[in-house]
Amino acid sequence: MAIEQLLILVKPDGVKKSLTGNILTKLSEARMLIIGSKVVKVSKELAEAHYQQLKDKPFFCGLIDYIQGKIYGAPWDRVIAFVYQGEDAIARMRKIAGATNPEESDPVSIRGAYGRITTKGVYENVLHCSSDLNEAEREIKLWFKPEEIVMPIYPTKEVVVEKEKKVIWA
Ligand code: DAT
Ligand code: MG
Repeated sequence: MAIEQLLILVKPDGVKKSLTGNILTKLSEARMLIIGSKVVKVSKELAEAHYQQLKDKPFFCGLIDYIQGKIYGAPWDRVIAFVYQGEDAIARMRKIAGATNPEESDPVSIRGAYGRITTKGVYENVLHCSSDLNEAEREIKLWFKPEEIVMPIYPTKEVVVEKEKKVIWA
């Protein structure tokens, strides 16, 4: 069995319903390592890049508003992002997460237990879970910088960046 990494997001409905702890507890059954984590206010660009393969779907606009938390407003307009690492991580975490459609998920899975479909047709399925190795790598590189992950997982290179404006503690 191979060691894999994947991206998990507690989506804005999960944040709003105060489910972060419940979700992490369920995921911890798989005994994997968290190797990166942060809270993210999701820009439209990031949302659209994350779901790029779904851009032609009729539910795409609603999905972008949902992952940005626009349908809940502040302070719920954020996600909590995690990179997990473990053996056969993607398949095992997706099993714990449950099927995409929360009404068809195993009721003991996270999505089955906590998800719903809104009257507007948004699948509020409380977490994102990468679906395969290529998607996991693409998503992790999209959401995290190399220095935000505590171990080397993909090749990196050093570049010299000049005149970059940065905010630091005053
Ligand atoms: P998953 O999140 O299980 O990887 P996906 O990548 O096919 O599923 O879709 C991404 C998200 O898009 C999914 O979590 C919820 C939403 N979605 C998928 N199919 C949908 C549908 N038929 N109607 C509304 N939202 C949908
Ligand atoms: Mg997917």
